[in-house]
Amino acid sequence: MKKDQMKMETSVIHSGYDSKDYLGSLATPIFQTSTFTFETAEQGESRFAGEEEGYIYSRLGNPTVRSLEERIAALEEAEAGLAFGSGMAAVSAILLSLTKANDHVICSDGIYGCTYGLLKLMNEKYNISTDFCAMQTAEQIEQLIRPETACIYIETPINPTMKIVDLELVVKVAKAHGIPVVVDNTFSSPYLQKPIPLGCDVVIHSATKYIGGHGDVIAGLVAGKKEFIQHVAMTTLKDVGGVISPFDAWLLLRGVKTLPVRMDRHCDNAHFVMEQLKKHPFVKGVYYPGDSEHADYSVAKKQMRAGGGVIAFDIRGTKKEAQAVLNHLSLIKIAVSLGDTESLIQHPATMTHSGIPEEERNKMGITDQLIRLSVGLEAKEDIWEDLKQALDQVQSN
Ligand code: LCS
Repeated sequence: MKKDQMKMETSVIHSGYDSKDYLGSLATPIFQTSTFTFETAEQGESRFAGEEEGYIYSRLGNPTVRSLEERIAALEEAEAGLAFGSGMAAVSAILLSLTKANDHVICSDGIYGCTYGLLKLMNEKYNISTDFCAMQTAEQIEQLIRPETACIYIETPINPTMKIVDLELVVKVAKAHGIPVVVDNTFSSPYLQKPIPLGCDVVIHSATKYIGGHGDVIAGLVAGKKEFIQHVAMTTLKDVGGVISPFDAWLLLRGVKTLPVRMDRHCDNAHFVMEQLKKHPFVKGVYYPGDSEHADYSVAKKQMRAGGGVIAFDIRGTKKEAQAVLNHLSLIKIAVSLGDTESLIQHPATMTHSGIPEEERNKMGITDQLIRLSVGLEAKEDIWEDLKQALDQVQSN
């Protein structure tokens, strides 16, 4: 079967690797080596000159890592992929590649706290400014576009508010102005949402989350056009150096094989927990893209296969009471990160998004009452039982 004809459930297992190339090894071998030997000095010269194909040094390329890069490209239906040592290494490599001093970025109305921190740093050091935009209409985006707008940067669903951005709408505006669209697809994974076929230019993942899926690796992935990816590989990856280790690439190659199976269960479990949360008297609002009452449900339905595994909700209470809910849990672990087999809960205002000034945070909808739950793969009844008893206890105190 041709690799580009494989369905996603097949592609997560087979793309980017052929056992025939590696002595029949079913699992991708781990090339745990820093460098590759040349047979002659002249061979070294031609490899560096790009005249002969072959590996040089693992920061410039490694067979295990290459396999992973080909797999993410296949899953995102992109021309090429690239792997990084963390999601933030991927985010910074892309933003630094696309911008120069005095440029301008238009960003979704909320992003992961460290991406916000990076944009702030780029502003302080290089006078690159960012405008945040709800992106609900073409006009809202149009009026922010300037000659120096270098890219539109989107998270959808947005961490942690679970707002949705209409990718087709943004692409239409961006294309008319020749501005590249970058999408952080971490919360959906390629199984639930594929921005490249919708016309977006670059996709980023914190592979630490659903792609790895088991809470045991920090990594980043990028997919996009071949020419751009090669440029990033030879500049902000090679020279800044945020590479992934061959072992971590192997963990992702293993983890991603079960992505569709895991995502189906994450979505089912999250849907169940969302429905229960909506009925609990201590819960004020529930934000889940798979909820037909979600403000952006029609857009979510259009561009996502299902609602994903993350739910945000706010309680009728104070910051202390939100923290108390977390403290009363036993099965659900208090931890940042998401997309793991274990259910994880955190308080964005004081944890993942604490680096964003309070006023900005409140504008984004990250209040002191907001709690983010990454619904794991445990039995949904057990997850809800743990959460319910914590909400009941704090409500009655
Ligand atoms: N993009 C998104 C949407 C993220 O949620 C994160 C991490 C990153 C990029 C950065 O990836 P990393 O370098 O951690 O692999 N988000 C986290 C979170 O919400 N809790 O802990 C980390």
